[in-house]
Amino acid sequence: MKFTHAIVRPPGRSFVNGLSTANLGVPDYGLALHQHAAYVQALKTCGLQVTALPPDDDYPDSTFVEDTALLTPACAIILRPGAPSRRGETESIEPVVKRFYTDIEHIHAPGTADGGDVMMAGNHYFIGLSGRTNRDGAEQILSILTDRGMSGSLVPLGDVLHLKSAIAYVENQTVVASGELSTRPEFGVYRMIQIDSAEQYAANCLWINGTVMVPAGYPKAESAIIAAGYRTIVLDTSEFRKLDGGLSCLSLRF
Ligand code: CIR
Repeated sequence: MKFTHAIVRPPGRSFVNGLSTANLGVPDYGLALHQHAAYVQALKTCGLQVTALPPDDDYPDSTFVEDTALLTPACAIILRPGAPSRRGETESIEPVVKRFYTDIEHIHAPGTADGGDVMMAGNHYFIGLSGRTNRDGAEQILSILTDRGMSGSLVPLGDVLHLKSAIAYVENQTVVASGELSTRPEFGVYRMIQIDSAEQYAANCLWINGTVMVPAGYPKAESAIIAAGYRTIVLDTSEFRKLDGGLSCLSLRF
């Protein structure tokens, strides 16, 4: 697997009003911009050509572009985010996706699906059933994938916002996982890098072309990932964490 491109969108001023359950206070907008710029630089360091969309103040959570689309090697799927306040984010994503894809599908009502609930592991896609992704949306994704020779399976979730809030596929038949996702039988076939529940946020790490981006402040998680043979880049995501967001949420990779 090699990624060549990423799509990002820096936060707009309304970012401070984004959805949150974290109870960590209001994000600092200036610091968020700074952290986002460092993130984009890291994507470039990993060899990606980065397309940056203009900030969109109409949608406070629109910097979390991952939730708007699923970009696979065969096709793109424009999703239907589960939070009503985020649904319109897809409108400005689709024209950008069209620059890179000809085969584009859409998730239709009553289905909902957030990209944070979809974990690509080679040709197989794990789809979390969460407060954001419902069974109808997940089954629409499954059918689009299987029509194109890919496979998928559904993962009912408990407490996490999204599937990838607590698990990441880092290639080499390996996952980084924490809490409820580290004991699920469906991931038993993979080598598992287990993250303490105290550092669960770091399970939302991001593999790009052999390097794993890890959030700053989770030393045990970083050591475990290094011990498993990966290069790491540590990035401060404190302001995005205040809105329940992490490293994967901030880009679409393909
Ligand atoms: C939300 O609640 O939708 C945003 N505040 C955070 C989205 C995080 N996205 C992701 O994990 N893919």
